[in-house]
Amino acid sequence: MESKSIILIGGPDSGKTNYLARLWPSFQRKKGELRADKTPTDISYVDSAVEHLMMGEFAPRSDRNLEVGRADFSIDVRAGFGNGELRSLMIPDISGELWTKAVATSEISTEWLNLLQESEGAVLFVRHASDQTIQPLDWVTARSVLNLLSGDDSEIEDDTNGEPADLAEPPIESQEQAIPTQVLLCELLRYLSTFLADRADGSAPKVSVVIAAWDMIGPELRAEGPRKYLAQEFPLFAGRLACESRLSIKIFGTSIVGGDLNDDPDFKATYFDRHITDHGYVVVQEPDRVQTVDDITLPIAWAIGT
Ligand SMILES: Nc1nc2c(ncn2[C@@H]2O[C@H](COP(=O)(O)OP(=O)(O)O)[C@@H](O)[C@H]2O)c(=O)[nH]1
Ligand SMILES: [Mg+2]
Repeated sequence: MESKSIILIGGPDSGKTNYLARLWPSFQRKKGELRADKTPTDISYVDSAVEHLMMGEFAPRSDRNLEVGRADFSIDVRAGFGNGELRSLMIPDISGELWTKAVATSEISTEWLNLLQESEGAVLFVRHASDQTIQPLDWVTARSVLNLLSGDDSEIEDDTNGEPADLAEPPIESQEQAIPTQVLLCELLRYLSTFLADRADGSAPKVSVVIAAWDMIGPELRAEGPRKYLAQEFPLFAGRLACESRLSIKIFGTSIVGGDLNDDPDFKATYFDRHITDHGYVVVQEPDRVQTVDDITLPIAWAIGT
C-alpha cells in the first residue's frame, strides 16, 4: 500500500540528526504518541547517532558517517499511540547546502519536487544558538562591509600598531553568497505551502516548526514560549508563519535530553541516573498558552494528525 509521507527538513546544524537519534529509544520502549511500525532493517544512519547520546554526548554535526552519501532514509510510523494509519517519515538526503542552492537559484530539482508532492506534512527544524545561523546585514555590519568595498580604510580605527587589523567579517565573496537563515526558512515554507499535498480528507497539510535546543535559551525568553521566541529571534520568519494562508502550522520547542550535554557539567553528572527515555521534553505553542510535555515524538505525531 502506498502510504503518504511526512518529511523532516531543516538547514545544517538545526538538530535533525540528534532528534532522530532520541526518537529511537522512544520507539523501542513504545513510549509516546508516535510509534515505529516496525524497526527498519538498515538503521546504521541513526545507530551511530544513538550511540553518541548513550555515551552522554550529542552526535556531532560534522560526523561524516552520519551525513555524507547516505541515501534517503524513511521509517514507517503510526501516530495515535500506534493506532493511526501507516505513514512514512521521510528524511531526505538533502544537505543544507543543496537547500541553500535551491533557494538561491529558485530552482528545485524534480526529485525534491516529487518528494514534496508526495508528502502531506512536514517537520521543519531551526535551532537556537547555532553558529550556522546567518544573520542579515545590519547597519553596523553593512558599514564595515562598505568600507572594505570602497578600499578606503581610513574609517577603520587603527589601533594595531601597524599590524594588519583583524577583519571581523568573512571575505566578501562568502558574504555575498550567504543567504540569511530567515530568508531560507521563509523560502522553505513557501515550497511547502506550494507543493505539499492535501491530506486524504481534503484538509490542509500540517507543518510542525521545531525550535531545537530549547534548553539553551535563557530562562526569560524560554518562559515566553516558542511563538515569542521566533518573534524575537527570527522576526521575518515569524511574520511569514503568521500570514501563511494554506498550511496548518504549530510551533514546538524541543530539548532532546532536557539539558546541554556540551556545556553543562552539572546536568551531565546526573544524566546517567535515568534512562534516556526519561530525559527530554517538548514545549508546545497552543493558541493561548504554552504547554510542556515529556513526549519527544509530539511534533511528528501532530504533523501526521488523526
Ligand atoms: N543543548 C542542546 N543542544 C542540541 C539539542 N539538539 C541538538 N543540539 C546541538 O545541535 C548540534 C547540531 O545538531 P544536529 O543534530 O547534528 O543537526 P543537523 O545538522 O540538523 O542534523 C548538536 O551537535 C548539538 O550540539 C538539544 O536538544 N539541546
Ligand atoms: Mg544531521
